[in-house]
Parts: sequence; C-alpha cells; structure tokens
Amino acid sequence: KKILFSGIQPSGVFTIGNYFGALKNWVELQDEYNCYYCVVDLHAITVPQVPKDLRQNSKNALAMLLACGLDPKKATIYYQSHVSGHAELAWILNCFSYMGELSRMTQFKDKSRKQGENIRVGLYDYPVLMAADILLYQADLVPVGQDQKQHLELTRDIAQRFNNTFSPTFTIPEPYIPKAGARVMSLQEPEKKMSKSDENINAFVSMTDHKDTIIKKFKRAVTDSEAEVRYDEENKRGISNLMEIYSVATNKSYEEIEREFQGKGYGDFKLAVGESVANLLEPIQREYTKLLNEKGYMEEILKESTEVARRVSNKTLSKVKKKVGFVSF
Ligand code: AQP
Repeated sequence: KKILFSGIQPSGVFTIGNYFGALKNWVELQDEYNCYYCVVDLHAITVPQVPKDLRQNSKNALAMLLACGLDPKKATIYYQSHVSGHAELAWILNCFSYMGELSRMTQFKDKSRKQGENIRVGLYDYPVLMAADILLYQADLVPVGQDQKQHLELTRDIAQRFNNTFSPTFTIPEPYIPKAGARVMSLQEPEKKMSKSDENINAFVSMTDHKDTIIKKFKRAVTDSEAEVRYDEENKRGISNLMEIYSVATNKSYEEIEREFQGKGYGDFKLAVGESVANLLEPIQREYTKLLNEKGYMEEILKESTEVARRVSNKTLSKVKKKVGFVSF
C-alpha cells in the first residue's frame, strides 16, 4: 500500500470547508492507502494561541476526526506534539533549507501581514516543519489544496537536496489531487476561502453548529442582486459557492440544482442549502458528542496510534542522523 500523510491544525473548531475540502476525502482514502492523519498542534502555535483553548480544540479535533468516519484500525491518527521526531527532523531540515526559498512562500507573506511587527520565526519556518511531517513517514502521497501546493514543492526540493547531498533517504512525495475536492469560500466574503479562524463567525459554518445557526448563517450569506440560481464563478461568486456546498452535500449536479430552483428566489435556495448541510452534519455531531463523553476510548486509540507513529518516524530519523554525521547511541 502507498503511504499517505495529511495534517489538520487544531486552530479552532473545524468548518465545513475543512470537511468538504479534506476530512471527507480522508475517510475515503483510508481504505486505499496506509494513511497517517495528524492533528498538527506544533503548526497551530505558529500564530498566537490561548493554551486552554488550544488544548480543548485539540481534544475536540480528535473526536471530530473519528466522528467523521476515520477508523483507527485503518489509519494512524495522532497529535504531532506527541511524536518528537517531527520537531527533530524539522531542525535538521532547517539546516538544508534556504532563506530565499522560504521567503517566497505566499502563505507566509499573507499570514505575516496579519501578525503586525513581531512575526514569529515559527511562522516563517512552517513549511520546513510540514516537510518534516511528510518525509518522516516516507509518504508517497500528500492530499493538497491549491494553497498548500507551493509547500509541497518545497518539501520535494528539500528532500531531493538531502538525497543528493548524501544518498537516497527520503521518498519524494507526490501531490494527491482528490477526485471530488471542494473549495468552500467564506459566506461573507466569497472571494476568500472559508477559514476556521475568521473573526466574523458568520463567515463560516462550524462542524458543531446547531441546525438553527446553520440555517441562519446561510440566510445571511452574501450573494448578488440578481435572483437566478446559476453557476458562474466569476460573476456570481456567492451563489456559486452555495451551489458547490449544496452539490457536495446532496450529490446533485449544478444542472440539477439550477433546474430545482428555476423561478424560485434566493431565500428558498439558501434554506435548502442550510437544511442539506444540517442534515449531513446531524449524525456526525451525534457521534462527536458521544465520543467526547466516553474518554477512555479516545485515549486508547491515541496510545496505539502514537506508538505506531513513533516507531515509523524513528526509523527515518535514525537514518537521517547517521547520514548527517551524528554519533549513534
Ligand atoms: N475553505 C476550505 N475549502 C476547502 N478545503 C479547506 N481546507 C481548509 N479550509 C478549506 C483544508 O483543510 C485542511 C486542513 O487545514 P488546516 O487546518 O491545516 O489549515 P488551513 O488550510 O489554514 O485551514 P483553515 O480552516 O483556514 O485554518 P486557519 O484559519 O487556522 O488558517 C487542508 O487540507 C486544507 O486545504
């Protein structure tokens, strides 16, 4: 089986963007590949976090991954900070990465703009830690959205550089483009993606939002001054985004949706989108609450998965340490 790595930051409550863009695919991939799914808490602290919130979000994240259908019998699911190899390898890879290439990362440029004057080194170094995550497990495949493509390119460059300097050590990972990967946009500013850390809570739908809240948020979603449900990404971003959400929630095609709402107003359409999302989330939310209430189960899973991740990552790390010239012990 090919090895696949993916991570998600516990930087807030997961949104339906995380679900349709990542988690839903993760569930499908676990049957086909040897998957490592990591809650990347080390990445989360590249921007300021309140410790008690980070801890809670991290616990909730694990429960949500399981509630969405990830199966610990099929995939290895763990916290990044529990496997010290991530930080260790990141340090070594730092010494094989160039300032120039990191400075070109668009995510750093975007996120650092929001951080004001004291930009943290960790934010700058984010892509090297991501390279370590991937290379540590000798991943063949990494599911990436458009926004992470540049980081994966960098991972490949660093891996190749290391391999060329010494001898083949790392598998060069390929991007995995999911068959049905939705990109969900903000409900308030449909030109930017839906983000769990958006300051405007009406911009995103959380995986844990109550049905009434979901319907209210869709009702408030920014659209346009026409009254036609038609897919047109350029001129009707808001409506097109709602159509995409409705389409992934119901498996209906854009043509079917256009037909369904012909002659009807945006109000009816928005209500239908809200209801379809609420119905989809309902069983996930039920499972999530159940999991958070039976603590022993999650801890058991974590123990086993973390051991696997430590064992596999140590194998790579030992090789790396030997190659760079550290004394073995
Ligand atoms: N709006 C989105 N549409 C589709 N996919 C999305 N992802 C995130 N937002 C959308 C995908 O979710 C996975 C995990 O993302 P992450 O938590 O590592 O970081 P992110 O991409 O930065 O997600 P957020 O929600 O925007 O978090 P914050 O606000 O903390 O930065 C990734 O596979 C991502 O593509």
